[in-house]
Amino acid sequence: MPTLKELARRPNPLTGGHSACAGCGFPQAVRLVLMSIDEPVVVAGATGCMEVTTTTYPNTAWTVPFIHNAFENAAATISGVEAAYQALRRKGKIDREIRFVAFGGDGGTYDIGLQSLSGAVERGHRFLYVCYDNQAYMNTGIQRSSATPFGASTTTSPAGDVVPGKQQRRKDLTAIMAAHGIPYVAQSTIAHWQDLTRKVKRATEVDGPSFINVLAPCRLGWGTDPSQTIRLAELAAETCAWPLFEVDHGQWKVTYVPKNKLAIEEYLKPQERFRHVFEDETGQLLAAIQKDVDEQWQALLARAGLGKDGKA
Ligand SMILES: Cc1ncc(C[n+]2csc(CCOP(=O)(O)OP(=O)(O)O)c2C)c(N)n1
Ligand code: SF4
Repeated sequence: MPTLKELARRPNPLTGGHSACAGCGFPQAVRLVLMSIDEPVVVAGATGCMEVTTTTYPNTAWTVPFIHNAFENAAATISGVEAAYQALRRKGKIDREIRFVAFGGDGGTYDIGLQSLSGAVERGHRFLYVCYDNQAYMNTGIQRSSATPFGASTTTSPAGDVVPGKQQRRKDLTAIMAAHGIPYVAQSTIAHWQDLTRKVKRATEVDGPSFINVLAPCRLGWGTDPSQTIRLAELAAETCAWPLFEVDHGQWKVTYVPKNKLAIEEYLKPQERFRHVFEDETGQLLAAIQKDVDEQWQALLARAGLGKDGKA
């Protein structure tokens, strides 16, 4: 696994000059993922903030081959490219190792692109799909997605007199991908660079499809200070709102168990999208969010064969 110094010396796959907001999470996800791969890569990207802010014609911030896609078909495209590569290898026209990576936001992955992603991994193509999850459709105006957590306010689940933010639980896409029985599935964040780079290395080593879900906070949609992006991703793991784990050939492993699991309010308080939670004097909404996080954390620990305290 590369050290931080080695990573910093590698060519930058996504240069400055893109138009993502200051403090946006996805550029760190893209850089950490691609800088962890030793082989040349071909990248496909679904539309969303990542594509729109990095590829405004006639400019591009990408220094690696990048294929534009519609919202719904990044996985289908990259699986076609991988199939063509395998055919050319069989014919002896290409003899070097190339890795294939698709990126999509949560809207493009949990929702609209899920069918093409499910099909591509079921067919067994060797590629890595990375979801940069900022928990809403940010590019088109912060609409709720199925990745938006319970209680968060978005423009289509606005907290007000009628509803206190989104009323449904976040879809557990990482578990859905694991249910496909593919060789490698993991969850990480942009703050946990060692965890993420190790997982990318493993994902690109396995001979088949792999999937990594990376929490990448959005300072605009979350209503947070740009300087706090990495801290928020850390707090997501410290509170277990976004646990770090992997499923390697069917084996579930929690890759980070906080020594002192923090209360969920530590993570929610700096975020404007949860402001109403702290205006509710009954404390019921905060308690409901805490209960939901705790239930999901306990279910994950059980899946990984760990006790309620996170120990074997
Ligand atoms: C089929 C289809 N529906 C809607 C759109 C409009 N659209 C473009 S980007 C986007 C939101 C993308 O959200 P997400 O995938 O979460 O990425 P983010 O913008 O948050 O990075 C939408 C709704 C589209 N391009 N195609
Ligand atoms: S709106 Fe959010 S996801 Fe989009 S560029 Fe800005 S910070 Fe990044």
